Amino acid sequence: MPSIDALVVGAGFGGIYQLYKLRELGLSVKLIDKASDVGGTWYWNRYPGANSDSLSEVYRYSWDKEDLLTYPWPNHYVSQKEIWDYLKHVVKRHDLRKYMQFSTELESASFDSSSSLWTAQLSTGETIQTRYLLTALGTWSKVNYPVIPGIEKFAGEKYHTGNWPKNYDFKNKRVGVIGSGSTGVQVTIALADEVKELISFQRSPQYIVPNGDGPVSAEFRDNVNKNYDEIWDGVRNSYAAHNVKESTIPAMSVSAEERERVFESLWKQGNGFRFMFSAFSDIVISEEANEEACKFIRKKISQIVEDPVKARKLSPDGYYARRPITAPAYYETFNKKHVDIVDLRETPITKITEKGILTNEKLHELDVIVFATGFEVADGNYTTLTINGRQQSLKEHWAEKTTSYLGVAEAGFPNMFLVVGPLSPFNNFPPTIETQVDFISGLISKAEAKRKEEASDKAVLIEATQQAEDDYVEACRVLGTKNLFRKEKSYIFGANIAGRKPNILFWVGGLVHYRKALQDVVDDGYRGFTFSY
Ligand code: NA7
Repeated sequence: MPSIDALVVGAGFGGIYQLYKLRELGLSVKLIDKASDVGGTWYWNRYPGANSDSLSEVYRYSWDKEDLLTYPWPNHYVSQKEIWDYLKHVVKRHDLRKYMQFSTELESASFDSSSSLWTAQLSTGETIQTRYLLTALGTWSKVNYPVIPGIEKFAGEKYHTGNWPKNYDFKNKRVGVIGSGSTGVQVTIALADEVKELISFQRSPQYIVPNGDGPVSAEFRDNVNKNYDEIWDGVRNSYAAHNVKESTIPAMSVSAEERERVFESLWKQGNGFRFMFSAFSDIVISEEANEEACKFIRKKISQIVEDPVKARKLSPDGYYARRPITAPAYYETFNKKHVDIVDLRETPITKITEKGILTNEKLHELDVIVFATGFEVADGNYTTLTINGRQQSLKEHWAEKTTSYLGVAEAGFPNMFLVVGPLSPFNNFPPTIETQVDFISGLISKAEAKRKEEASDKAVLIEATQQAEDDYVEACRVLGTKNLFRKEKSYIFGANIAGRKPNILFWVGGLVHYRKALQDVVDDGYRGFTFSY
């Protein structure tokens, strides 16, 4: 007999909703998280300026309609604190905390074919036997520290944004920020006014669009509330799953003046996803269209940044084909005299010394180094665990490359479900999470119905076939060749990790097509899964 029906690992957006759905199915569930509270990524990423850059009205769950209509959000973007409070509120509202155990890590999990159960070993010394193992470990969760010689010698303070301390004080300090992705940009803007001197150590300049943040008026909120069903419908049936209208007009089909007008109006309105997907239909597909967007943003940089040397360093020359970055007044921040930029392509870091960061040009003396250097995305949290399936460990299963079936299952790992595992859609996450959790819960519901029918204590085993997994991985690979994202080195392909062989880590075919693929699987009797005792 198992100790429980289901073990959920992770108390972020994914784990919380998965727990809720499993309870709805009447299963006994325990949720564990290594943090001391709920939040997942929003528990750890509490660096100054941390916020979601999805619009507030769609950076939340849609499944609790009453809460959706009443829970407040003051601005068009929700901050880390607001998201954290929201998740705590949801947990309280649905009385889920009693199933949760914090400061508890999953150390290993092994499937036992004779009992058809998973045995999980926890950091507290507990051993749990469960029918279902659900890993909601987070996509941007395992922090990536760069490999820089001398890093340990630095005598000042050093922090990774993904593991930010509860208390810090940078007043009158010289701060270096390494990294200029979404996080580096947010933390740079927020710290600029707190510190004595700030230097951004930038390896790749990025195209950064204003976010157009501001207070949400009562009228705006009323309008959202009145149209919420339609808004969610639009989100689920869109490519990027943000509440922005996605264009169907190719960039080069209109005049240069019209392109300029469209880009200008979206720049004023703000939001990176809107800029990338609402302007024209082919910004991330056509090189020519992409270059038009690049030219527009480069022009903005040269107009905003007063010092031409800083402007040159901040100006990207590659494709606008990474996760879009959006923030209030990033380029303006570099007009502050105490904020500077070091272009690591011109002057690479040689090493970190006791006193600061040494480039091949000079030593930048610092009191604090902030590592905004991202994550081992998608599979990072899995590789530190021992997960043993029927015949091999997950590490062995992924020896050649990281795989999954539909982002939620692995062949040879029965009754283990990954909530936004590798090769999940690369979209606004709450709707992506809801899509997957509903699908996983459908699978489990079917298995549980079968178990009850047979009046059996043994688990019905749900397992992805190797063929289905191989076909899905191939579909993801092909999708990855169809747009310009492949031309830029980024975490989408795992290319941010030194020494890692690049391979697609997401489904880049849009949420609408992913949902359709899932629906086809369901309509086909859960094609690609076997159900057995
Ligand atoms: P990202 O987007 O992976 O950005 C990491 C940044 O750190 C990026 O600018 C990297 O430069 C830089 N980086 C990484 N390693 C190094 C080394 N060794 N030297 C210098 N610079 C380095 O992570 P974020 O945390 O900003 O965002 C991740 C997601 O979290 C984001 O997309 C949101 O969805 C939330 P590079 O560009 O690789 O040259």
